[in-house]
This record gives sequence, structure tokens and C-alpha cells, in this order.
Amino acid sequence: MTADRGKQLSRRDFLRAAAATAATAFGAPALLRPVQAAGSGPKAAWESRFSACDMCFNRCGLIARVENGTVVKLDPNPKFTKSRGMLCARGNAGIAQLYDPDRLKYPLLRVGARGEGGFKRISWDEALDLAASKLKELGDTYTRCGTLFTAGADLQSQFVSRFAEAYGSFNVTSHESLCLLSGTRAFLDTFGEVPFPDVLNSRYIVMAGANRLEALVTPDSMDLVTAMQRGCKLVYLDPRFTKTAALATEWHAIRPGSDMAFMLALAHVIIRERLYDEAWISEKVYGLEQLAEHVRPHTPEWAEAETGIPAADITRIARELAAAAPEAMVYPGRRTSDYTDSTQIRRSFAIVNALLGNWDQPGGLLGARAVGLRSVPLDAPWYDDNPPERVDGGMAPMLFEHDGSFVLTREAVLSGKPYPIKGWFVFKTNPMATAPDRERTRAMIEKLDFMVVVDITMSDTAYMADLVLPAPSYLERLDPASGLQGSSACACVVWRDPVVPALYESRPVFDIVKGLAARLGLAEHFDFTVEQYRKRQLGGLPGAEQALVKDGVYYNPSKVYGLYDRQAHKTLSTKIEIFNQRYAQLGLDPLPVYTPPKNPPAGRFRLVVGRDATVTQSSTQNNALLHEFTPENTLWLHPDAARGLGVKDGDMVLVESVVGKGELRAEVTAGIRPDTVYMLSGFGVLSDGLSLIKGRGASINALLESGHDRITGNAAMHETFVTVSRRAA
Ligand SMILES: Nc1nc2c(c(=O)[nH]1)N[C@H]1C(S)=C(S)[C@@H](COP(=O)(O)OP(=O)(O)OC[C@H]3O[C@@H](n4cnc5c(=O)[nH]c(N)nc54)[C@H](O)[C@@H]3O)O[C@H]1N2
Ligand SMILES: Nc1nc2c(c(=O)[nH]1)N[C@H]1C(S)=C(S)[C@@H](COP(=O)(O)OP(=O)(O)OC[C@H]3O[C@@H](n4cnc5c(=O)[nH]c(N)nc54)[C@H](O)[C@@H]3O)O[C@H]1N2
Ligand code: SF4
Ligand SMILES: [Mo]
Repeated sequence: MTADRGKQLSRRDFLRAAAATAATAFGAPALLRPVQAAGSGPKAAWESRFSACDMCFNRCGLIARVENGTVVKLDPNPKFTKSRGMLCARGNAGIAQLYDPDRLKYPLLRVGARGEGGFKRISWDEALDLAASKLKELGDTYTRCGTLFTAGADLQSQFVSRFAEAYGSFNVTSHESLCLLSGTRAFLDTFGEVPFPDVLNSRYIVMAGANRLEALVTPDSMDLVTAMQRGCKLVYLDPRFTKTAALATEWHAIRPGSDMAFMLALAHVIIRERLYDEAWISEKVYGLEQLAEHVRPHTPEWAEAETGIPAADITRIARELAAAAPEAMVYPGRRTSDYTDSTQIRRSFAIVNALLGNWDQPGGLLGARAVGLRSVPLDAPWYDDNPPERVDGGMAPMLFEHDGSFVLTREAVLSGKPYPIKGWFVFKTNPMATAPDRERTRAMIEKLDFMVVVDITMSDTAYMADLVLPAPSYLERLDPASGLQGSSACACVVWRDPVVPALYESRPVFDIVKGLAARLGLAEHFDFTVEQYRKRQLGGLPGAEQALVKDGVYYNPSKVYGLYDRQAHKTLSTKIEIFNQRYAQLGLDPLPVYTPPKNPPAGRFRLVVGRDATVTQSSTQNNALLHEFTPENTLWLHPDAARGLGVKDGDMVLVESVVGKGELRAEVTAGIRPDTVYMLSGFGVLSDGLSLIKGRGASINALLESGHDRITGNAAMHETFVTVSRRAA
């Protein structure tokens, strides 16, 4: 019974553990016991072991307490400044992921029709022999590029990329084109690199489309709280009243898709009132005159009509932001998979920062600090018959070469053009639940001859596969080193040693690709162990290995501010480019041009995505501890809208878009605009292997239409209108 499963670890136990964690996070002495030393006393021996959390991509440092070979508690590593000695609710719940009875336990081969859920247990040798022979056959028939490789955020994802390259496919995608690539592009094409916001030292932050107190990014989330305690002002724009809105100095329920209008109006006021530092601009910035011309019509009054934010507030915010600059910022944001002009929207964020000189000095945006890890080179073979470029090549003008675009790749697989893709290797990512338009992902999968998924549970994507391979969770793995940057907080290196041995028959993806390489005559490209690989990565960092063993983290004391005092920016003009010359050459708008978002037609609502502090994308809903906090998703609906529909709080509603539908409970709340609805992702699953959440809530990704950012091909997930109607009880 699913209900019993949740009770194995009760919420009360969890809260007790979490409270103890919070206490030790701030009372560090309890943790400064020598790690690795066995505990003594009448009870069983215990040990503490370092690791890095993997309940989301932040990789916060942790110390696991192991008793008799069982992990009983996870604590924050107080020496880990990136996470400011914090483990969030999800981090604490890592134990329930490790010991989840729904874990995949051995290799599974599909029997029966795809997606029906029939699988049989096979041995690892059978599984690897089968995968290798399929990869060989696919390569011979469709070229090596006929197989797509998709890996999520993981320290071992680099081994999947390495394997893809050695095998000969350059069709590799990651979760990133469902996430932040348009923002990455925007800042890269303005500053020449992707900045890290120095939230801790900031005095004034404008934050739009970034729910930083629920969508946790370390150190930014903790630093935001500290900065605000020290007097930093937070201006927050979000169509929803989130926890960040609740704590912000001011919240504006901006009309979705109109952020660029707000930013252009800030630039208008800053230029009109000459609130910028002329000397800094003439030395560092290219394109002020063009911008001045461009934003002349974009008055605060104009922006008020677009955004719904009063002109007087926009003018005041521009002045306050400029007065605090350069210890101020328009926060770059992270998940930008919003609209079809996301890159240009985020360019407008970057431009306001450039205009105010919020760059390379305390409290603004910072260049990436040196971490110093070496990459391990690969001398990949050349395959003459391969096509000239990625399957999505040319489908968007500025794709990232390594990540491409998942939604455009999906179109290419569906059409078979420019060439067929018939194989898919998926590691630690769940596009059936996280890419927009689930039916389209399913249709893409129907086109494949062979699909293998490496996961820890039977995700909706694994559920559709031919071969499902069980992976160990982060607490069971030996992982390569990874560099982490967190503004002024750190430039550091982490790795993972197993806290406990791998459970069941699970095998790390390193062993999987190494096993495939051996079977495909590519063994020379994996002629190392993970330990040897790590030594090569750390080759240029004397003392790093000792620090990792002693503290669980190595810090590179690299320069934090003034990186660009004598360094050119990596742009065509070698300056910060407000006016982007390369865009002009490519026929793209060199300055962000505002197109008003469509308003939902009568009877429809714009559907937006967003996060909850107790849930990670699609991967923690079935975690027994976290499930108690968030057992299902709800549809946020404004009281006025609810009244018009005859819907009461808690009613079941049917939500429909042009691509899908779903039923879930309505949550009637004034914390959302009347023209907008919202639901959390990762519910409404198809898989029978997720016992706690099967049959609960609805899938937002089944409803989301599949748009993409015109410049990068990043998914544009906020371009969907839905209808809502009440279901009989
Ligand atoms: N707890 C938790 N933390 C996480 C994650 C997680 O899954 N759970 N995931 C991590 C990952 S991968 C990422 S990328 C980051 C994401 O970090 P964020 O991008 O901060 O995350 P979201 O919650 O998606 O925030 C987007 C917010 O934008 C609002 N919004 C929607 N449309 C508009 C608009 O047009 N204008 C404005 N101004 N706002 C709009 C939404 O209501 C939502 O609150 O979070 C990371 N941290
Ligand atoms: N509706 C909606 N869609 C979204 C978003 C949203 O806010 N709303 N956010 C978007 C963003 S910002 C992002 S980054 C993407 C993320 O999308 P994904 O990359 O799909 O991330 P997750 O949903 O976390 O899925 C991770 C998968 O890895 C598995 N897994 C977890 N740990 C391990 C492990 O140790 N080993 C292996 N092999 N597998 C493991 C999990 O079971 C899960 O199936 O989603 C995007 N899609
Ligand atoms: S933010 Fe939370 S879930 Fe993410 S790595 Fe840190 S502790 Fe783990
Ligand atoms: Mo993301």
C-alpha cells in the first residue's frame, strides 16, 4: 500500500532531524569532530564521511553519519562556504532517496509495448552486450550521429559526453536547454562571460523571474537573507506572491512576459537623468549612444501600460538602483525558459547592469573566479560518414555547440530531418516530465529503435525505455572532481567518495560507458579509473587532494574583484557590449526590441511554471519525507477568476491546453494575478514505479506547449494559455 510507505519515515522524525541540523549548522563545534574517526561509547560505532548533496544541482557540502553501515543522518559541512553551512529540506531528505524502496535494483528489459510498463530482469552482461550491439547496429545504419545522448546535471555527466565523442555522435543535449541557456547567452553576449552575482555585498537588488527563497541557489539564497538583514533592498517582480515576494522590500505582480519593458524603462530613466558613471562607461562599455536612442520612447509611463507597475515606482526604482550602484544589481536569474524572446529579455537585464557599472566590484556581478581544475583530454576517433553538423544545427542562430536545443532536436527526430536519429542514451534527466509537451516527447520516443535510460528510479522517461539501468545515488558513488563557483563565496572543488557501498545491483554510469567502450573497441578512451581521472583533474592544484580529504572541499584563493582591471572582455569590441555587434552581423536585434506579450483571450489563463522549496524539478516528489510536505500539486487560481468559474478552494478542476489536459485540485489564492495560473511540475506521472505519487496531481508538462527562444532554441515554457473548469466532486 502506498500510504504505508510514507509512514516508514514520519514527518515528525524528519522535522526532528531537520531541527537538529539547523542547530548544528550554526553551532559548528558539534561538527568539528575529526571526520573519519569512529565514535566510541556503548552504542555501535559510527563514522562521519564527507559528500556533496545531489538532491539538486547545487552540490552543497555535507557530512554523512554512518552507523553500522547505514546512513542515519546528513549534516551540513560547516567548512563549505558555498552553501554557507546549510543543507535544505531536500538535502536532509537525501537518506530517503538512498533507501527508497522504489529504487531500481537491477537491469530491466522492456517486454510488451513501449510505455505499458512491462519489464523483465536481466543480467548486467546481457544488458551491456545488448546496448553495445544496438549502438553498433545503429552506427552502421544511421551513422554514429544517429544516436542522441542526453545527460542531466551530474558530476559523471562528463563521462557520458566523453563516451558520445569517442563513439562518434555530436548529438548531445542536456537539461540546460530546458533551463537557463537563453540567460547564459544574454550575459555571455553582453559581458563576454556568465557572471556570478555578489548578492552578499549588494545594497539593492532588482529580482525578476527568480524565486530565490524557494528555488534555492547557493550561496545566493542564503546571501540574500544576510544582505537584507544588513539593509539591502529587494525589489521583486513575479506574477505570483512567492516566499521571496513575502520577504521582499516590495513586490510587483508584473504582467507575465513584460519584464523587458520594465528594464528598458529603467534604462530610459537612468540615461535621461544621467545617473550613470560617464568615465566608467567610456572606458568599459560599447553602445551607450545607440541605447540612448533605443530607449527614448520607453518612458516609465509607457512601461506602466505594459507591465502594470506604476510609472512613479519605476522611476523611483531606477533612481534607487542607480544610487546604490555599483553595489547593486538586476539579478541575472537562472531559469529563463520563459518566452520566445528570452535571450533578449535577459539582455535587457544585463544592459541595465552594464549601464550602472555593476560589474567586477563588490555587490555587483562578478566574473568567474579561477578554480584550476584540469580537463582530461580525449583524442576522439574521426568518423568519415558522419553528417556535417548537429541535427538541430542551424535551427536557431546561436545554439550552444555542446548542449544544442532539446525541443529542436525533438522536432528533428520527429521529422527525420536533416537525418534520422534512432537511438537515445539518457542519463539522469527526465524529459518526459520536464520538457514541455509530454505527448511530443512520447511521439519522439516512438520514432526510436533503441532507448536506454540510466536512473535511480522508474522515472516517466525510464518507463518509456527499452533498457533501464539502475544507478547508485550520490551517497554510494565515487565521483570525479567538480569546480564550483559562488560569487565572492568561493571558487572551490568538490568530489564524492562513497558514503556507503552501492546498493542492489546498481552501477555508476562511468562503469556503464566504460563497459560499452570495451565492447565497441573504444577501451583506450576509458583506460583509467575514476581515482586516476581525479588525480589528473587535480594535477595543477597542489594541496587540493589533502584539503578534500581533510575538509571535504578545496578552496582556490583566487582573485575575486578587479579581474577586468587589465583584461579585455571576450566580445567583438573587447568591451561590455550594450549594443551587440555580432547580433547586428547575424541580422539579430543588436539591442533588445520589445514585443508585447499576448494577453490570454477571454476564458483563458497564462500558465506559468515555478518551484517549491521542498521539491526538485521532477525528481523528489516520490521521496517519502518530502512527499509529506508536498503530496500533490494544485492549480493556483485567483479568487476573482475562481468566482467567475464557480470554483471553490479544494475543488477538482480540469485544465486544458491545445496539447493536453489534466485534473487536479484548485488552490484559490490572492497570491497570483487573475490572468495567470500556476502548478508545480513532476506530478501526474505515468510510471507505475513511483508508488507514492502515482495517481496524484496533474502533469504541467503535459499541458505546456512547446515554444522556444528564437536565439538559443531554449525551451519557452510560458507561452501556453489554458482553460479551467470545475469537475463534479
Ligand atoms: N527548491 C528548489 N530549488 C531549486 C530547484 C528546484 O527544483 N527546487 N531547481 C534549481 C534549478 S535547476 C533552477 S534553474 C533554479 C530556478 O530558479 P528560478 O528561475 O528562480 O525558479 P522558478 O521558481 O522557476 O522561478 C521563476 C519565477 O518566475 C515567475 N514568473 C513567471 N513568469 C514571469 C514573468 O514573465 N516575469 C517575472 N518577473 N516572473 C515570472 C514564476 O512565477 C516563478 O516564481 O532553481 C534551482 N533551485
Ligand atoms: N514544468 C516545468 N518543467 C521544467 C521546469 C519547471 O520549473 N517546470 N524546470 C526546468 C529546469 S530549470 C530544469 S534544470 C529541468 C530539469 O529537468 P531534469 O534534468 O529532467 O531534472 P529532474 O527532474 O531533476 O530529473 C532528474 C532525473 O534524474 C534521476 N536521478 C536522480 N538522482 C540520480 C542519480 O544519482 N543517478 C541517476 N542516474 N539518476 C538520478 C531522477 O530520478 C530523475 O528521473 O526541468 C525543466 N523543466
Ligand atoms: S540546495 Fe538543498 S537540495 Fe540543493 S544541493 Fe543544497 S542542500 Fe542539496
Ligand atoms: Mo534549471
